[in-house]
Amino acid sequence: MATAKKRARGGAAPAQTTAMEPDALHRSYRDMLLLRRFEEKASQLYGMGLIGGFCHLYIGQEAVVTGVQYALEPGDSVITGYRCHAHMLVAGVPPRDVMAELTGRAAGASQGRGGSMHLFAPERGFYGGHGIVGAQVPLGVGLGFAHKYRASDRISVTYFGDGAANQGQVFEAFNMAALWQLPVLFVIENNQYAMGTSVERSAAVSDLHERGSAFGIPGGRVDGMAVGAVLHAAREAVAALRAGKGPRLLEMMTYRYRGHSMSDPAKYRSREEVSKVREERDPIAQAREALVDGGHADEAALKEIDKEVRAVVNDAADFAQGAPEPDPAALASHVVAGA
Ligand SMILES: Cc1ncc(C[n+]2csc(CCOP(=O)(O)OP(=O)(O)O)c2C)c(N)n1
Ligand SMILES: [Mg+2]
Repeated sequence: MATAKKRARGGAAPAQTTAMEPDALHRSYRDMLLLRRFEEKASQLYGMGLIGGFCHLYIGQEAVVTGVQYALEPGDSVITGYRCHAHMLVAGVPPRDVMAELTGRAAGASQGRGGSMHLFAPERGFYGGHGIVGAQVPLGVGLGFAHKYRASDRISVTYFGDGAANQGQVFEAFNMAALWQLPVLFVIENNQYAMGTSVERSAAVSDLHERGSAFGIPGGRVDGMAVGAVLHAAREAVAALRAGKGPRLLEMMTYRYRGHSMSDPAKYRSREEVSKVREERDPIAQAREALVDGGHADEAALKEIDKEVRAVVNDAADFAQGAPEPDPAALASHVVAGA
């Protein structure tokens, strides 16, 4: 059977405002670079056998989490799936704590018990890190319910993938969020694939931003490779949420450069497809270009940022490798509440 309509990969979205204030542009360039270098280092450590279990890299998608985070305020909550390193870092968790968690050390954010897929920092509003595809969505609605129940104007950002968008519990969660007019921003990170299955092969209708329409949830499609476009869309949605207008949905058109996880033979797409997105749509290259073209940074300033970011990442990796593993005697603690 012929496949449904094809789209350009990694950024097919309506033309949107991408302009940013110079300060925010600077910050986004530095933050996105940190996410990328951090994960490149994690990839190296994985190759050296220092990170066990699954490890899903976010490389290519950095603009999504960065732009959305800039629209948030302390007290807002964020939840996502297993591709969560970047969400944890932009929530403000020190890179040392994240790398130590990836390498299973006692100094890690979850004392080395969660690892790559189960990062968690509720004190910074980050509620994980969940391995079951789509399961974070009802939890995110629960976080939104808590904000409304406590009569606060804080909101819940609930991220999930294009594959997760086909899970039944997502629609149950949409219904409740809309019924109770909860302050939930649903963010679909449409990176075009669920493991190796493309959106066109798995979704009867691939306009995922329309998935909430049966519940009256307004949705929009955003160029998720342009941090400015993400920021503008997120700000608008967050303002509606804080004003009590009920849930919103944003479909971020993005792309992951690496495999689904570290063990992915990537037979489902061509190298040319990946290189084309990298060359034409890369979020960090776009920010760099905007900084240089706008006269906000020269090559020397950019080199300085690069140097600083590399130092932070190397420090995190050195710290993690030198940190002790958890004490085997504490294996059973935290398994049940209060233990
Ligand atoms: C309920 C459930 N079914 C299947 C899996 C196996 N699985 C893990 S990730 C994944 C693909 C999800 O893709 P998507 O939602 O697009 O997120 P992405 O990996 O692209 O970020 C699948 C099927 C799982 N973890 N949980
Ligand atoms: Mg996906």
